[in-house]
Amino acid sequence: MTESILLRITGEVGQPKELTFADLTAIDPQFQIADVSSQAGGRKGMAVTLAGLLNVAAVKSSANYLTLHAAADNFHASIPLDGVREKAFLIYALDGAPLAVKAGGPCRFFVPDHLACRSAEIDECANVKFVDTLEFTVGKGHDNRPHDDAAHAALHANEKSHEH
Ligand SMILES: Nc1nc2c(c(=O)[nH]1)N[C@H]1C(S)=C(S)[C@@H](COP(=O)(O)O)O[C@H]1N2
Ligand SMILES: [Mo]
Repeated sequence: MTESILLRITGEVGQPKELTFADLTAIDPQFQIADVSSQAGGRKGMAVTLAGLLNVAAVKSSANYLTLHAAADNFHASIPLDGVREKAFLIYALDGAPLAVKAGGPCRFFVPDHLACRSAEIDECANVKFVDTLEFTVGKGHDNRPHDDAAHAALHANEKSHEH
């Protein structure tokens, strides 16, 4: 049986990718963060840097937006690549095993110095959980982050009821 695909990388890339857990762990150590807890507000786990993923998929210089897709709960955020390319990372493992869904797995995007919810394009809401696809585009892609307080509150109430 082949290992399941945890992450797809599509769009403005030289090499579209479908990465398994083994593929993610095989990415060059210079792009791995063994323990994100000091950079990710106490969240635990191992991550691969966005810089490493850009390298693996040979993302084209024309790409200027990154869209994070979570099909699991139909949540999508599209953010300017320049604001995150050197500092964001994707948490994918905990204690040597794939990141569980209850911890935001299979892949959880994180920008260390994100701004407060809905205050900017790169805000806390863009720390997408259950990420399955990274899509690189020229111009902004699909984004359904909540636009107002009521929608944001409703989203969090819904998250709580699902115990994520
Ligand atoms: N897939 C997915 N990712 C998501 C969300 C969501 O509803 N679904 N909510 C976002 C919002 S609005 C915020 S503020 C943060 C909250 O992260 P937390 O659950 O770790 O507090 O996750 C973001 N990532
Ligand atoms: Mo949010």
